[in-house]
Amino acid sequence: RTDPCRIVELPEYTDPRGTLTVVECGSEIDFDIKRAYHIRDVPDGRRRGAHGHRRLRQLIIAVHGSFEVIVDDGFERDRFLLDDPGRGLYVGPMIWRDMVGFAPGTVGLWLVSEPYDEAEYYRDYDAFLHDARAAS
Ligand code: T46
Repeated sequence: RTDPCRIVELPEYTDPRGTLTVVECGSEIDFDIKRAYHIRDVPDGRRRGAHGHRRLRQLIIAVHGSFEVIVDDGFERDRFLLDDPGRGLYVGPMIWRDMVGFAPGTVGLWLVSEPYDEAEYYRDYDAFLHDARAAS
């Protein structure tokens, strides 16, 4: 509970050529990026996520469009609307997350601290809750 989810303002550089937005390890995020992926074409009303991570930290950016991220640390739930490519949502370890309300055409970008490892996921909410509460 010492590593809360939070909105991170990203430095932006706008000039007559457009806007450039930066994420740099050691500045906007406190982890080295081991993997990146993006998600698009989410049908209306579909949810994604429904899992937690043991170690993984991530920064989530709605590069285009908008969606909501519901985060749950085993004690409290919080809801973040991502609708601005100049801001990211930092999500630390031991957080259950759901992504909902994807507007048509949305593209989300995930920058994450670990390689893909299914063993690192919690897919079962009760198992997550047990460990999250035991760890606090
Ligand atoms: C997360 C949320 C926000 C891979 O093979 N490599 C990868 O790096 C990823 C992320 C996924 N996959 C495969 C595994 C599944 O067969 O892609 C398929 C869809 O993955 P998943 O069901 O986990 O997708 P989401 O959107 O529910 O979750 C993803 C990430 O898995 C997760 O780390 O935090 O986005």
